Amino acid sequence: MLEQLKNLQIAAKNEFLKIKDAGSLEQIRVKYLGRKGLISQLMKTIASLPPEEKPLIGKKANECKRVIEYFLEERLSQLKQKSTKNKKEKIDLTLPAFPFLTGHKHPITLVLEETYQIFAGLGFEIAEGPEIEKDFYNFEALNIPKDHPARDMHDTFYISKEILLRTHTSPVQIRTMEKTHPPIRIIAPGKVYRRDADVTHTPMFHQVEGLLVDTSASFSELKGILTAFVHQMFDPQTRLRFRPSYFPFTEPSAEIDISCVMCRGEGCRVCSNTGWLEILGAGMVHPEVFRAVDYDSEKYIGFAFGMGMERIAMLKYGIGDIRLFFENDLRFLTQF
Ligand code: 2NL
Repeated sequence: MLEQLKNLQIAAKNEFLKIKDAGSLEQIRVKYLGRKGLISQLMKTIASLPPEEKPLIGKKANECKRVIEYFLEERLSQLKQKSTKNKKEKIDLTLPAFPFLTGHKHPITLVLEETYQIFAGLGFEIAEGPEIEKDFYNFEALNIPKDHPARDMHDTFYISKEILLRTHTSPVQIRTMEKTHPPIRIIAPGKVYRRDADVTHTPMFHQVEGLLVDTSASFSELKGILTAFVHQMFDPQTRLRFRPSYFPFTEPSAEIDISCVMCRGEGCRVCSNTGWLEILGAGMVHPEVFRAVDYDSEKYIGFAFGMGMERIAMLKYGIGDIRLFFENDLRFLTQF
């Protein structure tokens, strides 16, 4: 037994010395010191030795293990030194010196953070929720039943019959209403998913929705909030135009245009010569939505709105193709 231990120690030392890189060193470590390694195997046989031999052999086996651990450490630090030496010799003196390139925030992050700031100033808190949702939270609770034509507009990615990738962040607001009580004053930012891809659509984009529920709330208050947002995000000179529209979850509903940020309403390529850009949808929360979360629509009233942040960023920074946000091309990203 003692002989075996000695041989093991010698074999380990030889193997460690032959190793040229830290990766293979790990293999050898497992071979000798691993849970099922040679040392462990040897230690297991100690149990079957005559009692008077056990203490000495046990002690020697532990010693042997420590010695092999020591070899390993030594070899590892030798290899490390070697590799830093090699690196030093490889310094490329033709590389540019200061300033080093530093990372910075993505344009979508920039507009999201600015949006949080603006709505914080208007008394809104941030609410978040899952991107994988139940049909109930994404559609049913928003007054969009299974056979509703509005489902077609959403180009949904289904995971199963009842599970899907959220097509908007409204489910976050449904969940918030379910677990808290008015007054509610939240924005729900996040990634949303739709089966759609062209110059103005990507299968994933970022949305910010807002929801206010209280014992009193009015359409004029909604107009005030959205006007304050647009004036801070773009220019205080920007004009807003509310057009009647339809969403299953609001009544009445409106789409909101802003005077073109490129030509100030004169008419240009960006606004297709209309002078206006559509950026928001909004309305007073539909009584059916309150019913789904068990709120008394005689007692509470609210408004909600939603917008796509890629569109906001495209207008704010004059970007013509939404796909640029997701290509991670540094020639694009470093401009922000
Ligand atoms: C758009 C339209 C909108 C909402 C989102 C909403 C949420 C709840 C209840 C009622 Cl929980 N409404 N959200 C309302 C109107 C419009 O977004 O064009 N988004 C890009």
